[in-house]
Amino acid sequence: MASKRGALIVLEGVDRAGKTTQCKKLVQALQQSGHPAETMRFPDRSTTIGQLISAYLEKKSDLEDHTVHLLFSANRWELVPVMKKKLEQGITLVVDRYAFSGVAFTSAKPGFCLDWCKRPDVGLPKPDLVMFLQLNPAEAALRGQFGNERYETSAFQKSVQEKFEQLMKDPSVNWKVIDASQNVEGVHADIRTHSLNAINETQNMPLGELWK
Ligand code: FDM
Repeated sequence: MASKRGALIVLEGVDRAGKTTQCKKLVQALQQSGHPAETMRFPDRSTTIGQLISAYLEKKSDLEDHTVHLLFSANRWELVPVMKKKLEQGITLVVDRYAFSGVAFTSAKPGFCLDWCKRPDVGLPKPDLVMFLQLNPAEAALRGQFGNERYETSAFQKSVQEKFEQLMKDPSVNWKVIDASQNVEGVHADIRTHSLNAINETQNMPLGELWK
């Protein structure tokens, strides 16, 4: 019998919901319970494409909106061979943002529809679980100011949240909404439970293709 594959687990959510902290805590908890696990994040700013994206986000360069959308997608596709290899080796990947951020952020700009935004990411490895860290704007504001990168304004984040809500209506994706207003340990406990379930349920199932 083929050996068990790792699960592809994605954390999404608006800014300051605690995604990065929770990704790290989840990987530690999985490793401690004997499940090989690694974090990944998108955009991956270390590649040539990632550096173009990073300069754009830091407002050091301007890129046309369709172009940057396609670069974000290309940045995921260039990592697909590595992702598939790790999953086949039984490593669970805990990913900080994925195609859902790609679609939510671009479609929040004027003149973009959800369908066009999804197209370049059709066929990417399909996450076994996508957890959306839900935090209302008032609670997010209590966690401090926005940073200086592109997209870090409350008006834009509100539109992004609405786009995520539309994406979460898609039953072909295994969405779980997590109450991110709890304390760090409470959020972690919810995330860990969902993740262990997903790992157990999907270890003998083939990896799917997103939005196909
Ligand atoms: N972002 C992220 C996009 O616009 N498209 C994408 O495909 C992805 C993955 O980039 F504002 C946006 C979301 C966020 C920024 O910031 C990345 P972090 O702090 O590195 O997550």
